[in-house]
Amino acid sequence: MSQGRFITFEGGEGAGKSTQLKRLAARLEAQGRAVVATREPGGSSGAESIRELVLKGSADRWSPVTETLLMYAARRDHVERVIRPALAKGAWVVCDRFADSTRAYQGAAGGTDPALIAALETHILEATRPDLTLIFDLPVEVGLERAHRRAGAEMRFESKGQAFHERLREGFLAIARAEPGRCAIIDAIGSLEAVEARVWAAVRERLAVDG
Ligand code: Z5A
Repeated sequence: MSQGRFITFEGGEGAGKSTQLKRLAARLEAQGRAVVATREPGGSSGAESIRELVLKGSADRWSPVTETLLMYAARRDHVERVIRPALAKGAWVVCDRFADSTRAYQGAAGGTDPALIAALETHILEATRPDLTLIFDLPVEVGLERAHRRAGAEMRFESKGQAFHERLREGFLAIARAEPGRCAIIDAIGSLEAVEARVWAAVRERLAVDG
């Protein structure tokens, strides 16, 4: 059985990741691949319980360091119980947010020491790293406007203010610049079909997929 592939979707608020993740999962399944679509924080039963804690409440409910530890507690459970078993069975795992969200939200925007985050990546993720990360990029005001239109969303992170979200955008772009082999920047402005075509082009080119 061949090892599966691991694709993560990253970016700021309202970037369209969830919408495009569903489209990519459907496309890969239509080609006959086993696909596991998942998300963070969450994706396993224990991690979904931590999601409840971390996404609800006031903007300052948790400090950035505490958030980092909560994200990594959730991530370890998700990696152990969902991501690694799926990859081992040869499935393609598509995940809405992963470790780069901690680097950008808690690190670049929140001020957590990057050395702590790097140590957690080493010890908690071990060898489980994305084969491809799609970083959705768009102006902060457009993303926040889209996120506010979304029904039923938790608003704890959206409420952190414009300067936080500008640091967040720059944080994601810095990750893409630092790791160009793993990351592809997706221009998130345009129709759903235009963005979908950019996602598909990146997956085809980076992971040698036909179609
Ligand atoms: N977080 C963290 O701090 N640290 C971590 O390590 C991790 C996460 C893993 C998860 O929230 C929160 O956890 C997140 C970061 C933090 N911050 N917040 N909030 P979530 O899962 O509830 O939400 P999200 O991941 O932030 O989703 P989002 O960014 O708000 O949305 P999205 O998935 O990128 O977009 P969408 O839901 O597909 O689309 C949003 C709206 O825009 C929707 O109405 C769409 O119909 C519309 N849309 C989508 N594409 C387009 C285009 N192309 N044009 C126009 N409108 C569009």
